[in-house]
Amino acid sequence: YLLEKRLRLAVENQSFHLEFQPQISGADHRLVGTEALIRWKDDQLGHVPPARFLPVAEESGLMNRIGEWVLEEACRTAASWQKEGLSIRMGVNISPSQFQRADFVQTVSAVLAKTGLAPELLDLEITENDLLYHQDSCLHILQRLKEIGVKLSIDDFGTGFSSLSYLRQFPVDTLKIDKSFIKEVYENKNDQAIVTSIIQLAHNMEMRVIAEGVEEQQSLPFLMERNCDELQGFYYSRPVPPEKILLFHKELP
Ligand code: G
Ligand code: G
Ligand code: MN
Ligand code: NA
Repeated sequence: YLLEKRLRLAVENQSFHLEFQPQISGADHRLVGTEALIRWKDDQLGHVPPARFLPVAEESGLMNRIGEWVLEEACRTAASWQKEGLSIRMGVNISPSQFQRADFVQTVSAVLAKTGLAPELLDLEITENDLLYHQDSCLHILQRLKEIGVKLSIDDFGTGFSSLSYLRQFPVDTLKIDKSFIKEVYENKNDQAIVTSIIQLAHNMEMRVIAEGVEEQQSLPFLMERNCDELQGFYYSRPVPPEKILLFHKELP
């Protein structure tokens, strides 16, 4: 329970920060977006990874406050980049408990208004399993989010118990191919078949597709030949502090 106690304190003091991982366009290798990822360094516990504290946050009812902080901080950061001439999308992970709240759409609107970020630069990432689990209530929320002009992505695509029928109804802009399919895509025939199919599926449905977890240069030819729209992964960059994103942008060939 020490973790929960420290987490409660961290929420009170807003002692989190964000890192950002670049997303690169496949066609011309430009920086087109980043994904915001929460980080927590506690005075007593040190760095606690999100995979450890987010489940605790979810169980102890702290997730919504953390999620709102992330959303606002990410939008404020993207708006500041926009002012410096770097208009790129900001991906924000949304947890199911956040998404299910009656006031979620209003919260998103309010944060956009407060930070001045253009709605089309905000990209909300929801995992495939979360969408499927709450399928009926999701459709309406997604439609309302589209009305305010934000982008919607399905995160970890391919790992859920997907029936694919939900894709027909959901107004989603982007599929993010789960990193488990990308890791060895340069050599694994099964991964190649799956990734090829996901890219085709996305394009046939007029969605964009992002390959997550690109670690190897050897994977690039495969993904580019199939017109994968965007690439994200350690090969390009680990998640980095915001000032590094501006430098990264200037240094890309
Ligand atoms: O950054 P890292 O690889 O350690 O993230 C581990 C997991 O935590 C990933 O599944 C990621 O989606 C999730 N995560 C990171 N930051 C956030 C956040 O701000 N909100 C939510 N809901 N999940 C996050
Ligand atoms: O679940 P989600 O897709 O939001 O998780 C994003 C997390 O994936 C980030 O926190 C990041 O640390 C991790 N990640 C990003 N790129 C790579 C990569 O190339 N390899 C691996 N193993 N993890 C990655
Ligand atoms: Mn994500
Ligand atoms: Na993912």
